[in-house]
Amino acid sequence: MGTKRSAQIFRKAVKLIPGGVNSPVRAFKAVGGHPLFISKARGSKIYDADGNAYIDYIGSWGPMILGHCHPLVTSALKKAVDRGTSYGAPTELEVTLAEHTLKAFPSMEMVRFVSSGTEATMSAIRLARAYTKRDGILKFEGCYHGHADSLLVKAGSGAATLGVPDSPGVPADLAKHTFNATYNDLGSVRAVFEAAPVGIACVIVEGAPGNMGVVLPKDGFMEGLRRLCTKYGALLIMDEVMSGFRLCYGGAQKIYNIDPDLTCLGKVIGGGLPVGGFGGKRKIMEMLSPSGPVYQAGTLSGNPIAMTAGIETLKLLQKKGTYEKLYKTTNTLCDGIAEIAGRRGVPVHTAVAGSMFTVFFSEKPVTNWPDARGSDTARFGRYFTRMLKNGIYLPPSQFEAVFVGLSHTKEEITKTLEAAEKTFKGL
Ligand code: HOZ
Repeated sequence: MGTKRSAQIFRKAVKLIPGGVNSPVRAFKAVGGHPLFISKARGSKIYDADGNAYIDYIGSWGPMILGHCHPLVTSALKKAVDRGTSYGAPTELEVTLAEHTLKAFPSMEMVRFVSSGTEATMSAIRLARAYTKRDGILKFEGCYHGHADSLLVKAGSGAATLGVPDSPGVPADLAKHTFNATYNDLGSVRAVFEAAPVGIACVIVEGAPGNMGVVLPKDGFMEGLRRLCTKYGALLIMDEVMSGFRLCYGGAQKIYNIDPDLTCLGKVIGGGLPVGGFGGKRKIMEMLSPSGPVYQAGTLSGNPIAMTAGIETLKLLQKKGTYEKLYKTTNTLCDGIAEIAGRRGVPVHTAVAGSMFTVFFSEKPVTNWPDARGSDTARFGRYFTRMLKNGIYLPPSQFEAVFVGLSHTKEEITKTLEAAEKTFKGL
């Protein structure tokens, strides 16, 4: 499987674009080699510039839950393009997507659409600070909520993969308002609240962390967060950018029965186009401009093409049996890899959240960032490279989730497990 053309494009790209990529997670820095430059995708397949086909388990980092180029989404998009690509004025499409969103997430009474998950979390935090008149925010080490300044403190995803969890360029005066606790450890959350009882505006937590790899909340953890937020008068923000329409239609909050004050969405809600959203209780949301004083805006917010992709995707996801199919495919694949690893004597810990999962090269269970960080990343690198050579396109980091979609067929899962069989031999 030659990748000469990708290598050639990459050599040019690094001269023009920092690191040759427009988002760090796309680089192969943690696993070695150069990124593949993609020329097209369809269904569960992605094709690189050399014409190689891969079974895609990144799915654009989550949005492509239906697979690439779903015919109903594509045909709606083609029609939408013919009506104009951006107006900078409201459309009924925004109202329709808002209706779908609020129906799926009963905790949300109002929603504002933006163009990315980063914008959603950044704006939700501004709102929480304004509502509570407090500056402090509490997040979890290894969780990632986009790249707004306040959130790049002990951050996960690419920041963790590339060893820059605390990004230079974030003013110390701002970072001092960001407190970190240990995921799955309510004692560490309580300690932050007690040290700054009136200072914490909000706790922000991923619905199901996927940015240190997939880590599952222990029984009672999410409920405990809700209780502590209520006790200390802080808002609970559930960042469901990844988990929103992935864990189920209604997200992690439906599964764990949590009523957050604010929710952030992204990825699947845009069906492969740039959409983010944040929403929650009316009394909080009405503080947003122009109803209230908290400013937030965007030239392409609620873009008609992006709204169309979101609406069509959500409509398809509501079909009966959709999530059952996703869970079955995901579990077959993840359990299959774990079984092969076990047989080959490679210690792994796996975690599945709906239709995303991570195989940690770890001897012990992974319940938080210190556990995840202890994984054998060199072995992960070998696993990634061998799987890729066998036509399987996985996220190039131990600290990311594998995304399974509705277009992954039984045959493709079998093929992936055959690749794993070869990969784990002597790994
Ligand atoms: N949030 C995505 C998965 N960790 C990464 C998207 C990106 O940073 O490009």
